[in-house]
Amino acid sequence: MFELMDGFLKNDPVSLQKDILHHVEYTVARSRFSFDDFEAYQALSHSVRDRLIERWHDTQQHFKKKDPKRLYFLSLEFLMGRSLSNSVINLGIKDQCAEALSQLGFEYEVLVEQEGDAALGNGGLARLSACQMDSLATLDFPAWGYGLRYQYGLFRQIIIDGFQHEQPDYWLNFGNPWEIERVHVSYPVKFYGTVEEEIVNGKKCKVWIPGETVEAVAYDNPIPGYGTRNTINLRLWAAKPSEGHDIESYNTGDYINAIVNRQKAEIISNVLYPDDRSYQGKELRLKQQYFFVSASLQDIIRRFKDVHDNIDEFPDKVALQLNDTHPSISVVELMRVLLDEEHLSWKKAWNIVKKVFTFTSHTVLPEALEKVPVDLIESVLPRHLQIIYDINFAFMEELKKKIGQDYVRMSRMSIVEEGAVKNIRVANLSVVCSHTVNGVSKAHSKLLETRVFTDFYELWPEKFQYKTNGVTQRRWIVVSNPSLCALISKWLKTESWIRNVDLLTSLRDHASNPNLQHEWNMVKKINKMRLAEYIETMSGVKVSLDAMFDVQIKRIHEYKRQFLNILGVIHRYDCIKNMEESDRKKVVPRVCIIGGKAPPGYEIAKKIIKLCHAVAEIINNDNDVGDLLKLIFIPDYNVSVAELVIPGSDLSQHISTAGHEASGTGSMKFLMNGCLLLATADGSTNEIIEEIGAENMFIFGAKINEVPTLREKKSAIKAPLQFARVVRMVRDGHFGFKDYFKSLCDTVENGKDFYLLGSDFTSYLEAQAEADKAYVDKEKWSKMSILCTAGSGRFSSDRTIEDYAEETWGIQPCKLPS
Ligand code: 26R
Repeated sequence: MFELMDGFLKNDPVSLQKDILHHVEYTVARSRFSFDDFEAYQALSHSVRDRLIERWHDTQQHFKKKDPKRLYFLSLEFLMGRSLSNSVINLGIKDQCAEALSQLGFEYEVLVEQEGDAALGNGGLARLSACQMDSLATLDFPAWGYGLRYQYGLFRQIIIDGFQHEQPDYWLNFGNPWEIERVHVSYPVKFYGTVEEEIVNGKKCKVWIPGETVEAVAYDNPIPGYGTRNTINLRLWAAKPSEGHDIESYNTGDYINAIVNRQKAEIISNVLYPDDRSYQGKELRLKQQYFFVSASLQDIIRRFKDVHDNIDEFPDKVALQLNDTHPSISVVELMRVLLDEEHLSWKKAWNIVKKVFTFTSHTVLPEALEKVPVDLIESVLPRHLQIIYDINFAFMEELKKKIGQDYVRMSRMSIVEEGAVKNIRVANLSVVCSHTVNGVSKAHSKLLETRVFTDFYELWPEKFQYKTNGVTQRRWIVVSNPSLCALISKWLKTESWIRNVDLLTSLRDHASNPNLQHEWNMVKKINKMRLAEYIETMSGVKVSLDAMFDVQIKRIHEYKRQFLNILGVIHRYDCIKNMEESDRKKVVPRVCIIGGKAPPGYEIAKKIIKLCHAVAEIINNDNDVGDLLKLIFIPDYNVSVAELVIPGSDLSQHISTAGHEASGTGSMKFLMNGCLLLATADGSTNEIIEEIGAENMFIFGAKINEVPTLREKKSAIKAPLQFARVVRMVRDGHFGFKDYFKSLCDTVENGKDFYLLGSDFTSYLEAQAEADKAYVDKEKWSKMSILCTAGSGRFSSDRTIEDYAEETWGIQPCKLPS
């Protein structure tokens, strides 16, 4: 049925069309004479998947033959978004697919929209993992991703009367053509029970007698590289009851209860934990972490042992990357396997562990550092607690030798936190057991060294590095902004920038060229039209394309300061209202767009969402204002919404209180799309300034090193009048819900204002005024916009991954012959 060329499926439109029809009939089981858009999407996806599987097989075979050192990327979160559009771009078959479909009476763009997002993650960290997987595949690195296959991904946000409500994300309900279930790849994962001693080969050994066993079943998600046949694997684990689960009930004849109990095992991979940064140790979360880590390590060790007998060679063949502290129990698990199952000595085992793990931190907030109560570990993973104590004991001994009897410092650095509730500090465990600790931007790394891990940095300065985050230009330009992609390729006379993004710098040579500027602005206009249509269907508000589209989309957090943005909008509104009619002509029209999800238990973040709606209600219906100002909240922000919004933005805001955003990656996506940034000097922004030049951005606010002093002096300094005035408008009920907004206003007044909205407000308004001024000068704005894209190359995840490969993981490309 399928036509092959050189043993591979053919990619011409006629062959693709045949494949699609085949899948309509035999996979989707519909008549080839009558199928709808969704069914066509399914059939197309299966045709694309067939091609992915071919490459995936060849890649795995090739890796097996060459046996290079492999990278295993362990992450509890991956925000993959849609797969169809990304896969056809990376396979280089978009035009062929479009043609095949059009002859069948379908439109490629419409089918792409049929796919729901795979949202197995919260925000920055999770989308970064997805971008990095794309780069690992594209750069031909022998890498595997490991994670959890949650039944329910990140909650859906629905807005009722301006309030956020959360709904479950039933993402698997319509099937998922992008995964391959591997019923034969499964491992038992154990929990609870007791630890006993046994004599093995004349030596005393610890034996863990578990109380519960759950089976981990693999689901493989092929990740194709761009411009290469290499296709790597993202393996996600789902929990299933094990054969022996609750054998007790069967034996006692309680058949029904036995069946019901089996289902409880599946709870482990049921639901993604939403990003609540005031982290609390919870049993289910610990079980999720261990479940995923144990299955992944069993799989990794099995693959290693397939070709190697000597476990000492493990570090030459394996690099294990910890994506934040979430998978860190793996250091203890590897120790356990080496000690209790491989029967290595402590010294040998520890030497291996120390050489394989690398840890990247993604946070600066101390309250986001995971801590797990000792009691909890003792009950769920009794053997692991013993090993943690042993690791800590050895570490404390080593420390004593180095620093003497400084018990205060030792207690700060200890993996075990003493106190009313004894806790395990997972971050300390990760630093002690990894050979490299990375920050995600230069500024973040500095903070890790001077605030978060100061003692550790003093002890082991050589362990600390940074790799500034990046995003993939394949998804964030090629997939999401095809018109810009075509325009760039036309002016650079090559498509090579899609793999070698540094080539974008050549756009600088043309930044003042009126022809490029004209074409550039046309592309922006098309994207703004698309966004305007979306806004109108969603909110009923018509927006003017002449207005500056000013966007802040990201998770809602106090430190990200969406509240500052809204107060700025209120100020703008207030100014327009108090202006003479004739002055209104001078106002630069704006469409202010905010989108993002608040963590379900985070009251203040939820109030910020409600405030946005309350203010929008007044402004958008005020005839004095008209097109001069609109405020829009985009509900249920996710990866595919970002793909629509970012290309259509003129200005984007990244306005966290300095010292709070570890890196920030949204800014990089906007930059690639020629969108100007209004930002604080936080996270990766300083590096963006180095690349683009402060003159091509709107930078404001306190610097990282100024923040602590400002906080101390805060109660003595009066907030600027303009600030007091806009907060008062909210307090006094100008936008309704007076009582409800009181606690929100309290966060920024009466000497509180921890995130310094008041002290940054004046310079924020100045930066906004600068942006207005620049926007009126069309030539200047176009040039700045082109320079943003031209300077975005350094923020490609290709660069990040190349640096990790060389400086952290020690891995080499392993490319399939073409
Ligand atoms: C459930 C809990 C422990 C949890 C807390 C916080 C789970 C997930 C998070 C998300 C954090 C770790 C996160 O996403 N951090 C972001 O990582 C990005 C990628 O490095 C950075 O760009 C961004 O600045 C940072 O906030």
